[in-house]
Amino acid sequence: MCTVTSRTQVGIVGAGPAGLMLGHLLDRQGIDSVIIENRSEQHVVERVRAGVLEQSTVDLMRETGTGHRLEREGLRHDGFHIAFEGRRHRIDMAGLTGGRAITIYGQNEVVKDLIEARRATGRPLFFEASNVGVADLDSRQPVVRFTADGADHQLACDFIGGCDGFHGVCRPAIPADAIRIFERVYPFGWLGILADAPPSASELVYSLHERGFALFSMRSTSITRLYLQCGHDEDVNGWSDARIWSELRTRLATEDGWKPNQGPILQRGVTGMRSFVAEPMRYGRLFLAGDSAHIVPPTGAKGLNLAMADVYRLSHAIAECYRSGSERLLDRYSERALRRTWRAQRFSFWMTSMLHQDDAGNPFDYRRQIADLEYLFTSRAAMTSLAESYAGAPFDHE
Ligand code: FAS
Ligand code: PHB
Repeated sequence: MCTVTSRTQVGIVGAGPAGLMLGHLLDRQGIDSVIIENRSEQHVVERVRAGVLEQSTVDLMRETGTGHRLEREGLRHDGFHIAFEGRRHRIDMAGLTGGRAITIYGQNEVVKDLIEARRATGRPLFFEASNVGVADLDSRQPVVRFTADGADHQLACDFIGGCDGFHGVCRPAIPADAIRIFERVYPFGWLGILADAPPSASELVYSLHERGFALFSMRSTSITRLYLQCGHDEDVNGWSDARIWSELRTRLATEDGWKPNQGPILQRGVTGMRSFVAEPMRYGRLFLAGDSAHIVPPTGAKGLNLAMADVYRLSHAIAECYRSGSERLLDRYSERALRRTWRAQRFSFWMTSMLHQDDAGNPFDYRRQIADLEYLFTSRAAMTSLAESYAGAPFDHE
């Protein structure tokens, strides 16, 4: 097999939301990049993951010309609900944050829009690459090696964007003595389904129930997205459709007769829950962004949005370096990105521990959770704090 040696300014490993948006933001600043993804395009665009976009993510897609379909098909929500003891309680997010809202738009739709934008630039995007590896990270010319289209590639770069997710090759390429890991693995996971059923409510419903957490969400006016708390390594095949629906009805239904509409289950999967942070998010000329550096439990709907915040910051730092030669923003990328990361970790941990049953099942904890929620819905200050964190803070790059 022949070896192709080539050069680019930024080598990007991973074509998830982080990698694709980084490539797009760099392109808008006239900076060249090559994106290398080891899965097929079909796999990447069909993968069902997040669905909640913070205001800042929506603004970023709109401002960078990738928000047309999001504007048309995204569902703006000015609030959401938390249900407990048989009743739903609403958080007036927009009212409590001066108009900030979330938008429901599937992560796979975001990825589709960003791939389309990438194609329009004509810049390289490799799918189904194999033998992907990075090297010479602490030199002035790091390298990405990969095999694609029947050739071995040796790609010399000025910088590498490590956007290859939790199970990628970039973070593990950092020497063990140059990185510190903070982690908490939860004794539970989420069983998630997509159902061909019109959503029976116009906003999300998070539910605290003695039998465990449940979440009512959606993807469109005809597709409902639902989650329920299960074991960390639950076997999804152990759940019949009837059992899934009966558990969802039990945990979500409220005294006012509200319950999720049922319909054919189109997709199902179990996701284990963990909180994870790798520090620093930089090693030499390798910069980690998104899930390659941090994982949050999805209860706070922060994963995708944190990835976007990282690449917004990283693209500005790289552009400043090319524009002025200054490495000021590059040098503080990790410290500043970690500050937002730990805020998202705090919020996601709080939401998770407030709404899930741990397997110790101590009745004291459930009553304390109820007291937590009762305080929340009797305190404007507490509701405002939740609304601010959920809607998310504006992205910044300083
Ligand atoms: P991603 O993992 O999305 O992308 C990384 C890309 O790198 C992938 O395409 C991968 O195939 C590729 N890659 C990996 N190794 C590679 C290699 N060696 N070479 C080349 N490419 C490589 N967040 C929510 O807010 N709500 C949710 O409901 C939710 N559900 C989730 C369910 C699951 C199963 C997972 C894993 C995450 C979920 N998340 C959710 C979090 C999710 O949205 C992530 O935060 C988001 O995908 C992060 O984006 P990236 O950092 O781009 O990582
Ligand atoms: C989703 O719609 O997939 C979703 C919504 C809220 C969350 C997590 C996931 O907290």
